[in-house]
Amino acid sequence: MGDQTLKDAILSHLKYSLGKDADHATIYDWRVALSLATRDRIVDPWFQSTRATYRAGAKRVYYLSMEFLIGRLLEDAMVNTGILDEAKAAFDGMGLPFDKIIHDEPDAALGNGGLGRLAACFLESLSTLGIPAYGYGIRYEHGLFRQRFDHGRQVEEPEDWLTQEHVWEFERPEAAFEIGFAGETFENGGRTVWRPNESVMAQAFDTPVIGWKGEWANTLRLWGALPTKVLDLGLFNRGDYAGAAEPEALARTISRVLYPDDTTDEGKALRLKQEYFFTAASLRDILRRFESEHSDLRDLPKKVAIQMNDTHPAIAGPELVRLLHDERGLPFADAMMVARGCLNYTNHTLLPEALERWSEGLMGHLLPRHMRLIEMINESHSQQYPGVTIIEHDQVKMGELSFVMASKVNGVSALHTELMKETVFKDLNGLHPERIVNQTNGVTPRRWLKTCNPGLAGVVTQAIGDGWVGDAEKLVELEPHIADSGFLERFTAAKRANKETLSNWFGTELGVKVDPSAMFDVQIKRIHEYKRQHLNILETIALWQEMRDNPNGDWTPRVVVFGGKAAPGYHFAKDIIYLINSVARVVNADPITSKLLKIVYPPNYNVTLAERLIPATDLSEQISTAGKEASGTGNMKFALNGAMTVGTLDGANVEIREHVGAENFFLFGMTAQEVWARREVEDHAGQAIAADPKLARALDSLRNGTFADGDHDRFRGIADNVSGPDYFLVASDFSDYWRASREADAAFRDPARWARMTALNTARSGWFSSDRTIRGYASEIWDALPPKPLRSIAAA
Ligand code: F58
Repeated sequence: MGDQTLKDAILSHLKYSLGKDADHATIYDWRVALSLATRDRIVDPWFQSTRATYRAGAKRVYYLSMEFLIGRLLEDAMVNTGILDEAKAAFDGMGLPFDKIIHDEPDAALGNGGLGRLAACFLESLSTLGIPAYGYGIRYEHGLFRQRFDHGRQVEEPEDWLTQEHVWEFERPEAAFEIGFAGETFENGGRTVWRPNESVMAQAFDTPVIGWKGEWANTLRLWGALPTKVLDLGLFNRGDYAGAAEPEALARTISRVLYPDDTTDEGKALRLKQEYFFTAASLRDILRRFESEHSDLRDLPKKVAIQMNDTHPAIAGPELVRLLHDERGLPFADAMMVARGCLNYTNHTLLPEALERWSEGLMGHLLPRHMRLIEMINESHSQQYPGVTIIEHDQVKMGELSFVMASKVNGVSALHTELMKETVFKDLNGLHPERIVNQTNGVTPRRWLKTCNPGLAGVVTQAIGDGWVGDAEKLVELEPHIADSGFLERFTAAKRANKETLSNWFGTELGVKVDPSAMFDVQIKRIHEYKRQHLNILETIALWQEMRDNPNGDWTPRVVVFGGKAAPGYHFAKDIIYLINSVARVVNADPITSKLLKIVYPPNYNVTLAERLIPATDLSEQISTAGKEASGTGNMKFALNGAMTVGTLDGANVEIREHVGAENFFLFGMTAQEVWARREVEDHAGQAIAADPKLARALDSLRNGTFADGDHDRFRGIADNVSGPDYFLVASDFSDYWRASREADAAFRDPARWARMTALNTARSGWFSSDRTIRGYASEIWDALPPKPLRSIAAA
């Protein structure tokens, strides 16, 4: 590298790494060459970070997560290393389309939604803060499925991001562990030995994650599954080619697909195998690293903090005890103490159906030793603290197991943490009142403002300098500028430009023509009843009906945007998608309302699409039934990018409203306590419908075929659900939602007021940076804030 310019580095990679002549290079070739040149800039800080960590004998943080929803990496890496402008200039100079080149990168979707994206933001913040850390997960061959619409219905297709070379990773054939399953246990010389009868290799693939300013890089280490034996040559020579290849196929299955199910777990055995596979490999790697530097295993908690991202890596508790007790001979009680000293657990949901439980039968078969250790953990805990059990009705409750094995247990927003104490972990919290702490989620302002919204970021930087990028709480310095009409004009113009870009994209990609001066109203997230996309579409239907009644009324034109995938087996959610697309088809073709209302549902929502939509949003929909959304992180991204929120008092909405000010947030709906009380009211939905003719009419339109080519039954299921059981209280919250939405309309018609409110949202959202969240974890959970920023040691 040396003093080579970036352009030279790109050309050199094109020639020597890709073997391509510039005259014949494709967009793909240029993108890979640019990525390799960018990667080169990361390798030195990466090595320096590792060396500084060793030299300082620093504690390391290990983030164990089934999901890392990293998205594209190139642009973010160029921003953090500060070479974006140089790269653009190089391609402009060569007459090559820079935007097209960087948008050629596939979106790595190794996660389902918020939980996986949070893990990705955390990795970036850990590097920005210079905290020595590793992310550990699975290198899925197929990430989250690709979504397509066929006549309005969701169709899932396999995602194949690895068919192209993944330029960011380094394969580590030498970092591999054999991971066993099933088999038997026996006693030998006072120790329990587990002899599995099935095994696969876990092999490491490392991706460096560079922090802001390119000073520190941590590692995302993903495990790929390989067979222990490549080929059964005996079978092969006898002509049984399929049989000979079977061990390989079986092994690879483990890292083949990400489980897309948001509701229930299918293929239970395979999912449990995945969980054990990556957890066991990670723990062995962690112990190997510790033992290369230290000899006393009792010091492990001083040097190692492990975060279990939800219960998916919960088997880490018994596995670590097994490694310490069975394999290294620590007494059981000491092994328990050491394991607990290292482990912590984040809970991301209170939904009972999403709390993992494994049958004793399955656990006992796949992980016989672990099942026995879980019983021992359960016995030792209940001896000390009677009243709570980890095993119930022949099932292992992974939340309880994680809680018992953790030093700290955290929720992801203030409300969620309080509800955790009152509901799922009420008894355990009574026994261990110091264990539950809150760490409200955050998002990285590098990706979620600076990179995705360069226009607005530029306006901000022009006003207050670029200190906010590394310290988002500096965004409050914008407040005095809000009195300056010139600043507000630039702020609004940046949003307007983003809306124009998005409008063009809607036109060219989806064939929907929208007016960029309309209010862009956006709901993007997984499709789920508790998130209530059906409340949104019912309100949109009612709005359309009112607009048709009175097309010359004082309406605020709206473009209602949806994005999100439904779990393939979640039929109600898929019906909601079908309904939204069907309503869009009818409404978008209606000449009476064509200047007033459009509905757009781009397929295949992912990180890249979020980066496109969020900067162009005026109104962010955060409308879950109170008490159900643990935190939300999309809500933070929108506020940071100067969108207003219409939302309930749920998850982190509560804290967003506190920060941006109640007058800058459109609140509606019942509180969590009111939700519980309302469910007890007989026929609550019927009463709500009787009291609101607009809702009644919208529901009728679902039953009279308006959106179903005259078919009265197609959307009857949704209408009947909302009119009957309505567990998520769509009907009961409808009227207040309508009121808040019309208040938003009125505010939007006053551009000066709207501009002020949106700018205040940006100015006051700095607290929702994942840097703040990670500082909280580091000081309250991990005890891993480096004494003196290690970054300066690394840079020295
Ligand atoms: C999400 N959970 C929460 N789970 O719903 C959201 O409120 C929160 O902001 C976010 O975590 C981060 O804390 C979530 O994304 C999943 O995707 C699970 C994946 C595995 C199957 C069950 C759902």
